[in-house]
Amino acid sequence: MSVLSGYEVRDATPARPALPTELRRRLHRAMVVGRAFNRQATAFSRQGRLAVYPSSRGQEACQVGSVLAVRPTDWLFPTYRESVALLTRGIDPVEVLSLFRGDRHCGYNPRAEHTAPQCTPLATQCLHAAGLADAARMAGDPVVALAYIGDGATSEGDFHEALNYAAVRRAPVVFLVQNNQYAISVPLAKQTAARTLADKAAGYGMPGVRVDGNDVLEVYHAVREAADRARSGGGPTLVEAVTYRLEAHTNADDDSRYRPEGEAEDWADRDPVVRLEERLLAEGVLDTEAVAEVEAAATAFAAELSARFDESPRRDPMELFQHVYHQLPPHLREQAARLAAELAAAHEEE
Ligand SMILES: Cc1ncc(C[n+]2csc(CCOP(=O)(O)OP(=O)(O)O)c2C)c(N)n1
Ligand SMILES: [Mg+2]
Repeated sequence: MSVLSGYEVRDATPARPALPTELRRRLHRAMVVGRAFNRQATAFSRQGRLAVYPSSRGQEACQVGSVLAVRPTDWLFPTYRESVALLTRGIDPVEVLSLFRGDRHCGYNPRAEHTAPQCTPLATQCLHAAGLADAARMAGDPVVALAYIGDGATSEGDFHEALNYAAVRRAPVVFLVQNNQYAISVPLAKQTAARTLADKAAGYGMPGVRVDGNDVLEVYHAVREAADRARSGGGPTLVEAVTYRLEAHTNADDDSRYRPEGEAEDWADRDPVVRLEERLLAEGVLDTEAVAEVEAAATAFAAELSARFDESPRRDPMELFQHVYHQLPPHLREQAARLAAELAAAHEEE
C-alpha cells in the first residue's frame, strides 16, 4: 500500500468476507459463457461471417466482475473490447455483434439496456459517462456510470478531461482501466512513465485502486466499493485491473510481431476462468458435475448463437444515408443516387 498526495493507491486488500455462494456460481457461469462467446465470435471472424472481432479472451474476469458489481439500472459505457460485459448485462448476443458485422447502428437499444453503444473513438466514452453521471447526480437519481477504458487510451486528452470533470463535479463514475499491457502493438512501458495507471488518480483528486484483473472476486469487490462510494456522494474512482489480452488486438492484427516469446504462455498460466474454477472446486462451491453442466451450457449457447447468427435481417444499404442529415448535402445526394442505381442494376441481374 502506498499513499500519494493524500489519496490512497492500494494494491488489492485480501481480507474481505466471502461473497454469497450463488453469486460466486453466477460469476463462474458468466465467465465460462463469456469465454465461449469469445471463441465463437473469433470463429465468425475467421469464417467471414463477421467483419472484425476484438477478442477479450483473458479479460473475462474484468468484464464479468464489473458488470455484476453494479445495478442493472447503472449505465455502462463500453469500448469495442467489451462484448462479454454486454453479454453479462443480458444483451442478446446477436445484437452485441451488430457493430462488428458492419451495421450502422449498435444493435441494441441503449436506453432499455442502460448501456451506451460500444465506442471506437478512444476515450470519448469517458466524457459521455461523466456527463450522464453528473446529470443523474443533479437530478437526485441514484445512478452510477461505469466507464471502460484500455491502458493505451489513458494517454488521450478525453481521458484527462473526463476524470478532471468527474472529480471536480463529484460525478458518480467508476473509471475501469483494463490494463491488458498493449495498445495494439504498443506495450505499456512505451505508453506511460507513470508507476501504475491507478497512480494517475492522484492528479485528479480521486481514489485510485489497482487490482488483479485476472481475479474476478477482486474486480467485483473493487468496482462494488467504488460504485457504492459514488452512489453515496463520494465522487468518482479510478480502478486499474491488471490483465492480459490473450489474443491479437483483432483478427486483423498479427501479435507474433510484437510480443516477446513466452509472454502469452506465462499469462495463460494465470487464466482467470481456470483460476476461479480451481478455487471454487477447492472451496466446495462447485463440484466436477456442476463444472461439466456449465461447460455444456456454454457449448449449447455457442451452437445456438451460430445457428441464429446468419438469420438476422439483411439491411438496406441505402440506410447509410439516413439519420444524420435532415437534408442530404449535394455530394451525399449524388452518392446516394449512384448507390441506388448500382443496387437496381444488381437486382436486375439476379
Ligand atoms: C481517437 C482514436 N485514436 C486512435 C484509434 C485507433 N486505435 C484503435 S484501438 C487502439 C489501441 C487502444 O488500446 P487500449 O486503449 O489499450 O485498448 P485495448 O484495445 O487494448 O483494449 C488504437 C490506437 C482510435 N480508435 N481512436
Ligand atoms: Mg490495452
